[in-house]
Amino acid sequence: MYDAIIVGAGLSGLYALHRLRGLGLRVKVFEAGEGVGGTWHWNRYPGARCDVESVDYSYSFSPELEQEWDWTEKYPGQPEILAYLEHVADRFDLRRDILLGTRVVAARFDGGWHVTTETGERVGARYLVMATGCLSVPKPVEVDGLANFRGEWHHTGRWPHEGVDFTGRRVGVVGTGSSGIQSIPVIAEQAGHLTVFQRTPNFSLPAYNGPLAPETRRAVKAAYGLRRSLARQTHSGIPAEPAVQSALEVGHEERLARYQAGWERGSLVGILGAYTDLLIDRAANDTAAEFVRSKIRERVEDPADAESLSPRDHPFGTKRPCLDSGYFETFNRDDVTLVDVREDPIAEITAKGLRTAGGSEYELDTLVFATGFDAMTGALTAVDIRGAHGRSLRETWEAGPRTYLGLAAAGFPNLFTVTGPGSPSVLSNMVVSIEQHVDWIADCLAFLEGRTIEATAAAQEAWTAHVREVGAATLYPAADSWYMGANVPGKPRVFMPYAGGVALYRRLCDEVAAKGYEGFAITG
Ligand code: N01
Repeated sequence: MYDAIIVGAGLSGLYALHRLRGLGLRVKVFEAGEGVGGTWHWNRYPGARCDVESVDYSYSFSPELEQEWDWTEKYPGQPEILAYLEHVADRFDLRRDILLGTRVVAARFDGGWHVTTETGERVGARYLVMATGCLSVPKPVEVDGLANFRGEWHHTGRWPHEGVDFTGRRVGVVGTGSSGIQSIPVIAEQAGHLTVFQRTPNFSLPAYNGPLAPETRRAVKAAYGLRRSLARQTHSGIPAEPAVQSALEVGHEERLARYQAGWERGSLVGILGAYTDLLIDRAANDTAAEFVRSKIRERVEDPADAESLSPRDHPFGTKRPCLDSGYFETFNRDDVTLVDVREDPIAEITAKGLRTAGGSEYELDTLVFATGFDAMTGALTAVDIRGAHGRSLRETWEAGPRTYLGLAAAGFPNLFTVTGPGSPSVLSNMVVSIEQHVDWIADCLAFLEGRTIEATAAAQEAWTAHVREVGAATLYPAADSWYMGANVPGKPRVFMPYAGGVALYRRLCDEVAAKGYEGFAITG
């Protein structure tokens, strides 16, 4: 019997193990992958990279770690992030309590938690911490006929460790979200011919990635504490000065100059963070959206391709935008073809490739599905989690997730979700949100001293209503995004993250703790 079981050994699970162990608790981590790293273990597709700067997309809990580790690039590639997380696992001696290659399939509460693994092993613990990530369950391929395909196929979120050789091959990529936008330019470099099947064009800005100069690293390290605390005081968890003006308060030329400066920063918040109302006012948003579309027209030589690649169905930022390295320019290559599968939908995958409803056939050797994830709830409902009354989380969330602070759910005592739905999570720098959640959970466990805690139904309903209300005051619901569950057929259309920002959210969580865990029932 453990004090706590943690599911997942990614950024969340590794830090949770470190913190809970520091409380003197007996902790075990179960990880489905054959290595630590979570997202960064699985997403090894070519070009995989973080679009939050390396110096910010890293743990702040250890000043020694901060000083020792040298990031080599502005935006870290997947191998470097994985190496960092492996270093963390070794440096803090975490591996001895992590069981790799062990998928948790069920968890039942009867006074304590009983966790069942895929191999039928049952393990008990007082507390259960789901550190399963927001984007860890790939969507199954939704096109008929995949079994007939004679070529090779891969999902970006389950990339083979040995890599994929595209040399001289006819490659098809389905999907133009972040994973597609990052992998397409790299695959194009290798492939004989690349065909991109695009359903919805996405906003993307140049990353202007490059090596981190030693003097930049030194300057960051000299003032790391300040940088971290600034990040925590922002909306997004990315250190930046807050916007103070509406986009509509200033003249056209001034706005363009501001957007241009944001563009040149190569940052997710460069443009989106320029004005206060870009995510709440459609007219304000249109000014930024049109600026980005004008850049797409500059970057893509063929006007028809440029128009196909220009997003018009959703406001800028309401689907996760991307930072790219040469994405739009890739369509200027002779050996790359763009196919609009909104106009002519994919009908089926055949033995030789892909056929559209309009009857066009594309012969392919390799198919890449960059088609995304069952986001935010998928990894939680994939486990048969049953609470105090035997009801499953899956059933409880049938009409959309309901949580208290994105950390806990009524009816599920002693269960914690790191960056769960109803918290800022995916709208923020994940590491900032992860550390805040894990710290909150660790402080809570220290306070509990083994007692049982459960979110009250009233607190959960009030929080869920607040999350929906804040979401409804933004432009996010205007997009068919994975934030809304809209990418998974049959998933309820609900805006899942908390859009109040990390600074406000942290304050609310701290107030709950300071009031003796207000909104929770504590027994025992
Ligand atoms: O997935 P997505 P992703 N037929 O869901 C298309 C994070 N991330 O893996 O928009 C045809 O965004 C789909 O089209 P549509 C980041 O938060 C971060 O790219 O549904 N097309 C879309 O174009 C990101 O947002 C990083 O019409 C289909 C694409 O596939 C999140 O992960 C890197 C289809 C899926 O895009 C998810 O990104 C990578 C179908 N049946 C990921 N189904 C960085 O840090 C889906 N599509 C940079």
